[in-house]
Amino acid sequence: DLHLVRRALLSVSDKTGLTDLGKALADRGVELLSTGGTAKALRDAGLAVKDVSEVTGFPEMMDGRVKTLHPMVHGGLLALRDNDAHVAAMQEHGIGPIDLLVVNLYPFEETVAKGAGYDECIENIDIGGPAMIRAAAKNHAFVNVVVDVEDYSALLDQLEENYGKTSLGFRQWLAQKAYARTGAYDAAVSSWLADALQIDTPKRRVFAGELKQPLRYGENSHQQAAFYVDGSGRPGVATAVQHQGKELSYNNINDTDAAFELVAEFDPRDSAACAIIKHANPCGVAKGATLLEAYKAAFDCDRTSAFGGIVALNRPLDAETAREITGIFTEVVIAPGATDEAKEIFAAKKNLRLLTTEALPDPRAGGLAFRQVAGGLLVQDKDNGHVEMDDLKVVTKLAPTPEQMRDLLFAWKVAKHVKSNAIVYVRNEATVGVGAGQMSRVDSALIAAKKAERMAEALGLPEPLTIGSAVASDAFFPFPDGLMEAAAAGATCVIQPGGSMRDDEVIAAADEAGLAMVFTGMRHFRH
Ligand code: 93A
Repeated sequence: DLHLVRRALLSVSDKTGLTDLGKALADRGVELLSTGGTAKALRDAGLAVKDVSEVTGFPEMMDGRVKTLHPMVHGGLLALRDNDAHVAAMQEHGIGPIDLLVVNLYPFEETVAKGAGYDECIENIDIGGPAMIRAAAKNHAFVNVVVDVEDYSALLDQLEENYGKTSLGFRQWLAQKAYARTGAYDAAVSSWLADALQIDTPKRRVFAGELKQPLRYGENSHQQAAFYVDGSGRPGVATAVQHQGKELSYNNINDTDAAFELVAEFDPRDSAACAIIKHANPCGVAKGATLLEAYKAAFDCDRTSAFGGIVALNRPLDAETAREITGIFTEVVIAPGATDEAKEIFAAKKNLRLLTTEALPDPRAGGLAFRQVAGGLLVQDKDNGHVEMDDLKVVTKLAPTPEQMRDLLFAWKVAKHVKSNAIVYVRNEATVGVGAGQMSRVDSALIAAKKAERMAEALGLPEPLTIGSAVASDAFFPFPDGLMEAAAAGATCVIQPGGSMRDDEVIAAADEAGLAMVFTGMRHFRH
């Protein structure tokens, strides 16, 4: 299954490493064919190249839209070299076999990511490139197809090892990667169109990503894992820059995303905010006049859990906050930027990873969320729902005061990012107790209150901070019991979706306990 490489077609947008590759191939006696810009680059490097237009007998036309779409090219890629009829057809039409295709596509994803307009994006949809890649990959019995600059050296090693030939195994390996590339490319085009035309039904979406980095392992060390980017270029952990520290793990990335998406709920123009995450749930979230204040308040919610946590900030990291964060062991800090001084402070902490982005993720953005089930995928819109003050309905005799209202809305935003059943106690726009992931809402209310009691002891406070707090529940209270636990913990106002069969009973219980309660009419399950 070794096959000699005699003739190569090179057509690349990203010309990195091109001339070195061209030289190495020419040195092996490989004939080079090429399209306009690629041919020029090779010629400028002093290499002999034949223009594809010479091979096809047609000029590149229509702004390059039609350059390689021709039987002289596709016949050369697709012909089975061991099939008499195919060989006869090649001879009859003067088609020369192409043994190696090197293509990288028009940079569609990058064009979208830089915010280009509709027409420019359309013009950057490569047609001829994917057509050739798919043809060459189909015919991997004879043809090599390289779609990634990173694979040039593997190709040259292979040719070196096999005296100018490649093995079937190598060509199969290339073909699999080639289809991954064209699949991801078309998925990116379709997703972009869906966004541009505001087609937001999950029924019309395709999904594919491009490998960003292989991960050492998955959630556990016996699971392999990798990190993909979706090509949208949206700000977030997938497009963040890592400044220091060891490689991120699967769990780090998952938790960092949870932290950053949560903190992005708080507009940095209004106030600073900080979220500390452990195992994808917040163990402290707070607003503050400064990042330092916000971090300290978030930390004080649950100092025990914050150890080894992930910290997300909604403003660029400054020096004083950086200094404070280094007070305990923290895995990752993510922020929309960092000052040089802050970076210097972190540089001394070798194990701490600092990630920065150009902007915060947009919590109102659309997009899809996936979950795998045995034999299938569940797809839904991302939960980008939100409520404003005007959406709230006061259902109790008592109405919340303005301060209570502020804390209720804060608690509600946090509850959206807590695994169900979520109960979140808040005072002064800082969480003081978070109950997450329990099978019973009553238990979530109890656990959050218990944690607040423990923190009060640790901080030497006279009473738990849940006393006089606002409480949020991500879904309705099916019975009054959960609500009563929150009241027992000292909550004085409640925010919840409402909509239970027993709303009347729950409202009556709230009135009796002297609570103010509002309904959002929207639920934020997160399972
Ligand atoms: O506009 S195209 O879709 N039409 C084609 O026939 C075609 N053939 C190759 N784009 C086409 N290509 C792409 O041109 C390649 O995929 C590559 O990205 C680019 C290389 O063009 P040049 O050699 O002129 O820089």
